[in-house]
Amino acid sequence: MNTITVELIGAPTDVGASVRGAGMGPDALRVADIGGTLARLGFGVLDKGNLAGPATPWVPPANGLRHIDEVVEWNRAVHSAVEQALAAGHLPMLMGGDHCLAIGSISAIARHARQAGRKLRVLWLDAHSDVNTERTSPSGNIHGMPVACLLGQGPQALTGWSGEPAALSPDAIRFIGIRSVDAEEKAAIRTLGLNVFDMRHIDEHGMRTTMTEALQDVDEDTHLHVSFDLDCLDPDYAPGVGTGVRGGPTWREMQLCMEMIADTGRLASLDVVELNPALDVRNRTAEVAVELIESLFGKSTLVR
Ligand code: 6HN
Ligand code: MN
Ligand code: MN
Ligand code: MN
Repeated sequence: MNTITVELIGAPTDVGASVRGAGMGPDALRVADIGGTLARLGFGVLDKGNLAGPATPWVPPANGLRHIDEVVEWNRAVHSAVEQALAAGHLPMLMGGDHCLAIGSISAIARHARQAGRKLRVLWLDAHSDVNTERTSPSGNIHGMPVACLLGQGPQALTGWSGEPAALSPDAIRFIGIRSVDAEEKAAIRTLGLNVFDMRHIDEHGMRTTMTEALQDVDEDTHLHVSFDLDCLDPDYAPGVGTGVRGGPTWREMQLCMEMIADTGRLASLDVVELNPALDVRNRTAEVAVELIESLFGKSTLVR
C-alpha cells in the first residue's frame, strides 16, 4: 500500500504570462478531479487550497522585466509552501499559474535535495526552453525566464533562492518536447551545454528512446522533479494554454513519457503550469492533464 501524501498547492496567478487566464488553472484541475484521481491510485491527498498573492497589474516591462515585484511575491509564497510540504515529508504538486512559479518551487526543491544529499534531476516538459533573461527576452514575460533564473543567470531578485548562487547546474535538466526557442535562447543552450530533446529528436528517435536517454542517470539517490508546462502537448490535445505551438507530442506519446517517468519510481515533486481555462474547450486540457498525471503517478504500473 502506498503511504505517499501528495500535497496540492494552488498558485492562482498569470503574473509571468503574456495572456490572461492561467490564474484559473488550480480550480480547473480540481474540477477535473485531480484530488480524487490520486486518492483512487492509493495516495494520500492533502489539498492546501490556493496561495494568496498580488493581482496582475498588466503593465509593460520595465528594464526587460514585466511585473517583477509581483512575480517575486508569488514566488516567495510558492517557495515557502513547497519548502513546508517537503519538510512534512509530502510530495508537493504545484498547480499553477504560469511557469514563472517554477523559480520558487524548484529553488525549494534544490535546497531540500542538497540537504538530503540527493542528486536532483529536473525534467522540463515544454514547447519552450524558458531560458531567456531580462537581457534576451523578446517579451519581458518572466514565464520565459525560469530556467535562466534557476541557473543563476536571471535578475538578482529571482536568483539565489536555493541558498546557492544557482539552484541547478546545467547538467541537472533535461528538456523534452521543445520546439519554440528564441534566437538568443539557442545561443544560451549551446553555451551552457543544456540537454535538449527537441521535437526533431522525438520525431527521429521516438518517445521511447528519448525518455530512455533522458532518464539514463536517474538512480536510487535521485530526487526527480517534473516541471510540466501543458503547452508541451500538441495544441490539438491541449488547447487551453496561452502560448501554444503546433507540432507537439500527441496524447499517446505524452502518456508514454509519463509512464516511463513513473517506472523510475523516483518522482518526488511536480509543477503543473500554464493551464489556461479561459482558452480551453469544456475543461478538456485540465482533464488531459489529470489523465497524464495519473500515468505519471503510476496508473499503468499498478495494473501490470
Ligand atoms: N512558457 N520564449 C517566449 C518568451 O516570451 O520568452 C515564450 C515563453 C513561453 C513561456 O510557456 O512557459
Ligand atoms: Mn503528513
Ligand atoms: Mn514553460
Ligand atoms: Mn511553454
